[in-house]
Amino acid sequence: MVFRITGIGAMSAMALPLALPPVRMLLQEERGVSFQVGPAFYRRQSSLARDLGILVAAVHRQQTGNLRVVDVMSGCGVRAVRYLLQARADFVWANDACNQLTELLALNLSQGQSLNSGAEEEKFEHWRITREDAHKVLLDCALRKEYYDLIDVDSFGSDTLCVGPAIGAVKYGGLVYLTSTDGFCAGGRRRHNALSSYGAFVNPMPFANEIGLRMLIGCAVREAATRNMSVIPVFSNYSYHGPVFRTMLRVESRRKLVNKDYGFIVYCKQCGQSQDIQFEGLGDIACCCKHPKEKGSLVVTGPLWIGPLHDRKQVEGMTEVARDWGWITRSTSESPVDMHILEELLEVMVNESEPGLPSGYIKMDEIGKRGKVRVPRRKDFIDRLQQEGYVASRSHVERRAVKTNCPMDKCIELVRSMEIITASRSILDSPQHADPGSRTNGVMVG
Ligand SMILES: C[S@@+](CC[C@H](N)C(=O)[O-])C[C@H]1O[C@@H](n2cnc3c(N)ncnc32)[C@H](O)[C@@H]1O
Ligand SMILES: *[C@@H]1O[C@H](CO)[C@@H](O)[C@H](O)[C@H]1NC(C)=O
Ligand SMILES: *[C@@H]1O[C@H](CO)[C@@H](O)[C@H](O)[C@H]1NC(C)=O
Ligand SMILES: *[C@@H]1O[C@H](CO)[C@@H](O)[C@H](O)[C@H]1NC(C)=O
Ligand SMILES: CC(=O)N[C@H]1CO[C@H](CO)[C@@H](O)[C@@H]1O
Ligand SMILES: [Zn+2]
Repeated sequence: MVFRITGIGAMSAMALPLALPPVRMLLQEERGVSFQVGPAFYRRQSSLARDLGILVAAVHRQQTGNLRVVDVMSGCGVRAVRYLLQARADFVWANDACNQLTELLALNLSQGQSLNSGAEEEKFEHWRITREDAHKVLLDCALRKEYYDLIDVDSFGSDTLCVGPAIGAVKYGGLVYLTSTDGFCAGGRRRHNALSSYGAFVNPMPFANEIGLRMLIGCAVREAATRNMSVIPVFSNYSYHGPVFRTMLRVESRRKLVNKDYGFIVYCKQCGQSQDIQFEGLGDIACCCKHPKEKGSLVVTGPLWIGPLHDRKQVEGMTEVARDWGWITRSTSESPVDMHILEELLEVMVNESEPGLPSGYIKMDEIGKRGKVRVPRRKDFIDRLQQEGYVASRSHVERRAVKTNCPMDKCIELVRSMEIITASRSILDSPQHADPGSRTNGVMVG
């Protein structure tokens, strides 16, 4: 067992944007692995996002036989420990610029040793701890031509400095896990920040939190392209705590930037319809609705990722592993809340990656407001859209919304027809022939 603490360099300016919380020498536990949090930045609510990362890592190891990980902004090392013990990584490198965390990392990682390695493996280095700038760690790896299977960059804010270097330090076919916590950028409220960090001009649109994921992936698409590489999302996850935008990307070698999935989203304020536009289509942007055209009624955001947010096959693989490990169970009625959430999340991701679904989503409330109609339950509306031959799914980003290729105007029409059916049914069903008018007031959301 080799143990190193190297690079006693200064922390970067970005290392500690927040004041450290009071020291909590608190033993935490995630899926049966315990670790000490100490003074590190640690969010309990992110454990599900860590589950997702561990699952992909495990699938990767099953498929390739290798798993060497760099966790470059480690905090207390919870990910490093979980990659090591749960995904059975061959090697994990935990780095954090903050000098208060080095001993804590060593404490948490050293317990992993006896659990993971037989006597035979004892001569190999299983883990390493460093205290350097993340940027430097990654650039050094690339310069030494030392490439890894998975690089985890759990950064704060809209810091994208490590995106390119992470792609540069990953193997072909490897994985990069990225985080952004800048909700203002996603909402179109810090346009110049978004432009400099993600290379995207973001106008406010009703599906801001999906934009947050798409601009982060878009940034990686560009960074990969400069290195003759390409990225494809394995999964993406928006979480309102923070907010946090996360994406796990598969990195491949490819010369050309395929711009089918890298483009613009146009939103019509008049009718609420959005559409994906490729670079070639920039000259003829228009909305097909019958509303009067007014200056400024069409807004454009991009360039960003306009392809699928998840890879269906790989999410299915993750679900299988989660089931094997007992992280989700078949009978959801008995399962603790955590398990139910993970199962549902994986299922929504599979549905959300249905081919033919455009970027963005339509909120049920917006259909109600624009059409002045009472909206049905989300599930009933999705069923109806599918009966009509449209592609439709829930969104993992927004509970009260549908993703569909059905235009807004048509959605309103469909909801109106459903309202009539429901209203006439309720007259027949009700023994007192209740006044359906009283039930159509106000917007109910399913
Ligand atoms: C969001 S926290 C990491 C949380 C941890 N990955 C987890 O899942 O609990 C970000 C960490 O990155 C470290 N950090 C920030 N900027 C850094 C940099 N440029 N290089 C290395 N570490 C950095 C901070 O000290 C902090 O511990
Ligand atoms: C994404 O992951 C977070 C964990 O950070 C989880 O709380 C959230 O439910 C997930 N997103 C959705 C909408 O399921
Ligand atoms: C990308 O590929 C082109 C064409 O083969 C080559 O000229 C260029 O040097 C490569 N760039 C990088 C960064 O490898
Ligand atoms: C996924 O889609 C299928 C088929 O449309 C549906 O039966 C299922 O309920 C959906 N899952 C979730 C979690 O919405
Ligand atoms: C997974 C692991 O090894 N966690 C350890 C982190 O450190 C605490 C405190 O010493 C141990 O109790 C955990 O087992
Ligand atoms: Zn329109």
